[in-house]
Amino acid sequence: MHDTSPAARRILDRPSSVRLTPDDALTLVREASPHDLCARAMDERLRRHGHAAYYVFNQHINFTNECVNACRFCAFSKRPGSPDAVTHTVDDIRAMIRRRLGQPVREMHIVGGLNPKLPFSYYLELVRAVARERPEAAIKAFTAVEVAHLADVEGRTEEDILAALMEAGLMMLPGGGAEVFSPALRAKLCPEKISGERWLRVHAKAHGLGLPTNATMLFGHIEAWEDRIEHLHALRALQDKTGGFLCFIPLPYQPGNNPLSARGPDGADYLRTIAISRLYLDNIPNLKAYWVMAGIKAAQMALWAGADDFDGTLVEERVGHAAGADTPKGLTVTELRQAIAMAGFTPVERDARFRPVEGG
Ligand code: V47
Ligand code: SF4
Repeated sequence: MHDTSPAARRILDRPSSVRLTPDDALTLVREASPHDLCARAMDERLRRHGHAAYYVFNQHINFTNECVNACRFCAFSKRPGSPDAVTHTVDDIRAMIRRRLGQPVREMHIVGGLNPKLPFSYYLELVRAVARERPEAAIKAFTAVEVAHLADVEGRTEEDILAALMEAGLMMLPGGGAEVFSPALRAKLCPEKISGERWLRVHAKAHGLGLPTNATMLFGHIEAWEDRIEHLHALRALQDKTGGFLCFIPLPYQPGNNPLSARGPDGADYLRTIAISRLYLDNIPNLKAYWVMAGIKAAQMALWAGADDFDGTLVEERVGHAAGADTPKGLTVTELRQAIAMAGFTPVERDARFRPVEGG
C-alpha cells in the first residue's frame, strides 16, 4: 500500500477538461494509490454514464480458425492444413444462427483467422446471409487485420473492401488486432501481423466511410507501461480526427496454450489499466470490462474503476477460451444483469452502437 505522491495528487486534482499528457499518465499509474486512481476514474464514469452499466445480447461466430499468421499469444489459430483447422460454410453459420432464433440477439460479432482459401465472395455471402437471418441485429464483423488481408489478396483498396462489405450489411468493425502498437513489441509478439500504423489507417478509413469501430489493447504480457500509454495516445489522437471509435476494450492477456511465456496481469493491474484508460481516453465514450477474459469478478470491480460496459451474452466465444480463460462460454441475460446489479449498478441493455434498448 502506498500513498499518492504529491505529483500524482496535483494531476488528480486538476479539472477533467485538462487533458492528461503521456508523462501525466505514467506518473498516475506509478505514483497514485489504487484507491485514488480508481476513485478519479469512477468520478469520470459517473459524469458520463451515471450508475448505468451496459450489456448487449450478442452472438459470437468464429467462421475459421485457419490462419497464415502465428501470433505468439494466440491459442485460437491453426496452421493451414492442420488436422484441427475448422472452416464453416455459410450454410453451417446459418444453422448456428437458427439454433438461437428464439433469442433477441442485437449484435452479431463475427471474426476469423486469415484463411487464404476463403475468397472475398465468401465474406460478402456470409454478411448477406447473417443480415437475412438476423435483420434486427447489427453485424459487427472482421478486424482491421482481416480487412487489410482481404485488400492485399484481392488487390483492392481497403476502402473498396469496406464499402463492399457495408453494402452487404456490415455495420461496425470490432476492435481486435490492435494488440500493442509498438513496432518493437509487434516484432516479438506478432511479426506477421499488419503494423499498428496500418491498423489505425484501416480504422480511419472505416470512420471516413461512416462505419463506427471499437479498439482494443492486449496487455499484461511483455509490454511496459510506456507501451500501454503510447497505445492509448495513438487511439486518442486518431479519435480527435475522426470521432469514429465507440468503445475501448483492454484485453488482459490469457497465458494458456500459447508459446509466449508471460503470466498475464493480476487484478490490481487490470483495475489500474481500466482506470487510466478511462482518464486518458477522454474522447472515446465507452469502456468495456470484457468479462470473458477479465473474469466476472474482476469485471464487476472494473465498473468501479471507470468501465461502463459489460459486453454481452456471447454464445460460444473461442479466442479467450482457447487461451485458457476459465469463464463460462456464455452467460444468460439474467446472469449478466445479476452480476451488474450485485456490483451496485443499473443494468441497461444496449444495441451494438451503445444506444439503450427500449425496455432493456
Ligand atoms: O485481437 C488473442 C486477443 C482479440 C489472446 O470489439 C487474446 O467489441 C488475451 O478483439 N489473451 C480478439 N487476448 C477479441 C476482441 C474483442 C473481444 C470482445 C469484444 C470486442 C469488440 C473485441 O483477442 C485479438 C487478440 O488481441 N487475443 N489471444 C490471449 N491469449
Ligand atoms: Fe491469426 Fe488473429 Fe490468432 Fe494472430 S491473433 S494468429 S491473426 S487468428
